[in-house]
Amino acid sequence: MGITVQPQGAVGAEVGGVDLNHLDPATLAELREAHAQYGVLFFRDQQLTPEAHIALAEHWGEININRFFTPVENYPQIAEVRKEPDQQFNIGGGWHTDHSYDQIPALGSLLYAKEVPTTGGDTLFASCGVAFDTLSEGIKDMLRSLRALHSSRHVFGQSAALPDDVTGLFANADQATQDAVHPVVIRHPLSGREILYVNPGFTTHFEGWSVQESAPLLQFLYGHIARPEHTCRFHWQPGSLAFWDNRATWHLAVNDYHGHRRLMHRITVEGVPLAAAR
Ligand SMILES: O=C(O)CCC(=O)C(=O)O
Ligand SMILES: [Fe+2]
Repeated sequence: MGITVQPQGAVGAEVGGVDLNHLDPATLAELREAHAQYGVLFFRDQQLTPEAHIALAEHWGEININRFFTPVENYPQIAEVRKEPDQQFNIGGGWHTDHSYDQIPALGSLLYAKEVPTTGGDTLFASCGVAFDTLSEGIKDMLRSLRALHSSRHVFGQSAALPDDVTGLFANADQATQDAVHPVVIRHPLSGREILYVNPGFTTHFEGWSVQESAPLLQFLYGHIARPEHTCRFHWQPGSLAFWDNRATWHLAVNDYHGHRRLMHRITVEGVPLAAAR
């Protein structure tokens, strides 16, 4: 009895017939391949203790301990992604890819739903590989020659323009000093595909270009990646788990459930240095 893998359009696949508490080597190999191919895998009705969630993540690599999110009590490896009924702000409410400000960006995260609103609170994903493939050859070639700067300062740093009600959600603003330069078109370390690696959350400008000069081209690329045909939408239920690849996808947590609680557990896995497509 194998697993089922149901692609969700340009990005993502829903995986059925699997209990993430019990993965045999053959199933694990199938999941690895599907993750590299589809960019994000969705699972339903999983019963994961914190220990099981950690063990699952460790199949993909070392766990990255998040500097900015509040950890789950007694589990520093697990970050809490929480929005309370009286809060307006949510974490990840704009398109972004996590950790692009790190020299070696994290591979991805395994986000597990503990408590979700009955409607709303979905997460959108976009394929940065399909988005690159659908550009014309002229711009592809130009983009392959560029590198871009990414930073955590304007998001998690002391000068970040965050609303008042995020107090307690983020920590260690003084440690938000990461800047990194990455190729604009990376070669995906597992699939070998060319991927457009810029995002509105953390990319500040192209190397050797000013912020103003970079803005129009970045805006064009952001609009292109976010085209509906490059995205999918995941509706959460308690026990759902999404495991995304930061190198191949963007995500956005839709903030449309004010007055309701949403609580997720997130584990992030370390990645590898990113190489230029060429
Ligand atoms: O809550 C979500 O759906 C995603 C939030 C987010 O951006 C993240 O956990 O990295
Ligand atoms: Fe995120």
